[in-house]
Amino acid sequence: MAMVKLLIISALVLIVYALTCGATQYMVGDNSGWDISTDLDTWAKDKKFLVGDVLLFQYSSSHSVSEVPKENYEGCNTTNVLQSGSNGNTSFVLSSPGDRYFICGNKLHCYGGMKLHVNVENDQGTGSPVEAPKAQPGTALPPPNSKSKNPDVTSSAYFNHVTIDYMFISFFGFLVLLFGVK
Ligand SMILES: *[C@@H]1O[C@H](CO)[C@@H](O)[C@H](O)[C@H]1NC(C)=O
Ligand SMILES: *[C@@H]1O[C@H](CO)[C@@H](O)[C@H](O)[C@H]1NC(C)=O
Ligand SMILES: [Cu+2]
Repeated sequence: MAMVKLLIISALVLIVYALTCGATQYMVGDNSGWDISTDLDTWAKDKKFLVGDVLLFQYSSSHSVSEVPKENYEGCNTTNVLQSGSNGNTSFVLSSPGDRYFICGNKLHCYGGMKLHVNVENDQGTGSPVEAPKAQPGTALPPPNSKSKNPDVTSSAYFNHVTIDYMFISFFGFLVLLFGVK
C-alpha cells in the first residue's frame, strides 16, 4: 500500500513538473480581459514572463491591440506599430527576452491606462520547448532591443500543443505506474 502511495505521489509530481515546464499562455487581464477598466499594471505585477510564453488578448470590438517600441509606448503613439490585431482574440508569443510594449489602438483608451508592459526573462529551467538564446549564466539580461524581435503570432498553437503533449505523456506514465507495477 505504501508503495502504491509513493508511486501516485511520484506521478503527481511528474505531472506538476511537466505542467510548469511547458510554455504558459497568459490571458491578459484574466476574466476582465484587455479592457479600459482592467488594472493591467496590477495584473502584470506578480507574474514572471518567460521566453516561449504567450500573451492572449481578448477584447470587445471597440478595442484593438498593437505592439509598439518603448519610445512610442509612453506617448501612446501608434505611428510605428510592430504588430497588431483587432479581431478580439490576438496572441503574441514572447519569443525573446527583453521588454515588450502593448497599447490599445484607441489613443484615448491608451491614455486611460489601456497599455501593458512586460519584461520577458530567459527560462532557466530545463525542458523548455523553446530554444532560448543562450546567455552566459550570471550575466544580466540583455538590453531591450525591439529591432531583433521577430515574434511569430501564428505559432502560439504550437506552444499549446507542446504543453498538451507534456500532459499526455505524464498521464500515460501515471497510468503505467498505477497498473504496470503489481
Ligand atoms: C510618433 O512616433 C514617431 C516615430 O515612431 C515620431 O516621428 C512622431 O513624431 C511621434 N508622434 C508624436 C505625436 O509624438
Ligand atoms: C483565441 O486564440 C487562442 C490562441 O490563439 C485560441 O486557442 C482560442 O481558441 C481562440 N479563441 C477564439 C474564441 O477564437
Ligand atoms: Cu481600447
